[in-house]
Amino acid sequence: MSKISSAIAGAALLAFTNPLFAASAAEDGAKVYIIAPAEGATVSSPVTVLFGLRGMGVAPAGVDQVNTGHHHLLINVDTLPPLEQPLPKDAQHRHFGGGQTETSLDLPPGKHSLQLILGDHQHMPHNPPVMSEKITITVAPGEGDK
Ligand SMILES: [Cu+2]
Repeated sequence: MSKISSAIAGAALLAFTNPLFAASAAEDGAKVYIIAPAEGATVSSPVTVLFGLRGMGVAPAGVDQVNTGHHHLLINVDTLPPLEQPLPKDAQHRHFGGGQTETSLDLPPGKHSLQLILGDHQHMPHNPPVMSEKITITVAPGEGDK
């Protein structure tokens, strides 16, 4: 097969295997992390969560710009959603499509896990996915819970 026809075959195969979504490339060494609260911290609700990102930039959802994405906060998610399609959007998978870099969460007392994952303009995790460590925090009972 000539070089040109094999390139065409490759492109056709790629289009065929990935008909709807193609993940945006992640920048080498890009890192997303939770600045606060700290792993293992005991906090009171509402909990302010600060999102950190190194090596890439934050852009609102819908803005297709290379090496950018928006934050998604996974709350008490034990099993990661499929990473080759847009991230689900629900109470446990929060999207910050406005380009926000922090949020305030109302959480009941007890242990909770938090994890960040960057998504591109189509809410797709990058390739490779840019994900934070999962942290566990304890929300202390508030005055109203005693
Ligand atoms: Cu999103």
